[in-house]
Amino acid sequence: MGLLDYRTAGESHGAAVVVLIEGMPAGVPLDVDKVNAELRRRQGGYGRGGRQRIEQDTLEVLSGVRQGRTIGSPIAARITNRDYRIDEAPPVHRPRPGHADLAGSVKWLTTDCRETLERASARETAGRVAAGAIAKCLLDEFGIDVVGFVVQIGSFIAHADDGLSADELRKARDANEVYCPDRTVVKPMTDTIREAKKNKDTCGGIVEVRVLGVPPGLGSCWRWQDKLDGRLMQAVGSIQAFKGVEIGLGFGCAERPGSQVHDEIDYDAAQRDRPSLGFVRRSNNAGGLEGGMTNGQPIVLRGVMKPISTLLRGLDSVNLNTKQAERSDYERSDVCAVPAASVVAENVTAFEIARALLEKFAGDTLGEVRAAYDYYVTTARRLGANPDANE
Ligand code: EPS
Repeated sequence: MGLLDYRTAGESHGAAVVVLIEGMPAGVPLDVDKVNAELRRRQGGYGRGGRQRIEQDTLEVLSGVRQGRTIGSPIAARITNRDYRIDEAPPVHRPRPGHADLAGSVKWLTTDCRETLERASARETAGRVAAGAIAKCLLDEFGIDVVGFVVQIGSFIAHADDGLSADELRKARDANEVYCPDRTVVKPMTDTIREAKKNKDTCGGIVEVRVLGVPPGLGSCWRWQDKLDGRLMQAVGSIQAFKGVEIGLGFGCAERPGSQVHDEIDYDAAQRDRPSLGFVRRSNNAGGLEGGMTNGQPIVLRGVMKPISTLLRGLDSVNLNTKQAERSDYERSDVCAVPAASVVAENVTAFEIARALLEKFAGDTLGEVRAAYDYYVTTARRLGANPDANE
């Protein structure tokens, strides 16, 4: 694994969510306004609950940056919680099915689920979004664009053309409150969330992330730990409430023969300057990854989020103190956080791409990373006609 890494800390109603990023090269311009715009987007989306009217997530950079640029030292940053009341928050004894409540209480030998739920809460994703948005400042330098959006809520499925640019996708996505680029399904998606709220219920959905402009050769097939598809799946699959991740055609591969799955290869010298290096594919069912490595096609991945486990109507549960049957506890919550989750998926993906980029093009400074990148891309474009290449 490479050196770029991050950690988060913080409880939902603690003092703050904090993030620590190590391994970012020196000289990367850090656009805090862009990071804050991502944090704001994560707080929004149709179906959010009352908490987001309290919080105003903004990034306070504590280290690693001087005069707007990284200096190569660890970057520490804080997002302060306005709803800071962890010591006063009441105990929770009736675990919510689907939440970390029961598993965590049994694990940490307590009957107060709050000990677990404070950290298990999706509030932590503010830290992950901050880390990913900082990583995007590096990706911007290499023309790598990551865009996430909603493709399904309830049974309503969006169609977003493969050929759309990142800007087109962003523009269409940002025009509505469900963060979906297909405006024909925005209303039914919104109605689904409204209906769930009316029924004191919740709803889930599917988010998609596309990475455009990514060079070939990131990741590796040498060791299972280095395979970029597996790493992306962990990054997205570890988002709170996610239950599945697929890349490209994903689970759809099961029902088709190989001749209708694999992306046949052509060569077009006119496209040599693109990330594909001219190796044009007739489809992108592989979602930009073959053998755990990027192949120059856009990366496409999707993740499914289950409905939020805190239901206003409750669910059948057991009081951990009395062992008597009771309805699960209700905590103020969201009805649907799929739009917010699309922001989280986008940013955790961005971080993994940045990590893989720095593994292949390592350097203490942005200039060194750029030199290694330029050497590789120039050499790869001449593959087959070049004494430096490993032919
Ligand atoms: C969450 C419960 C709610 C959500 C929270 C996730 O928090 P609260 O109990 O303070 O209303 O709002 O999500 C966030 C705080 C966030 O910023 O995304 C949970 O139990 O997972």
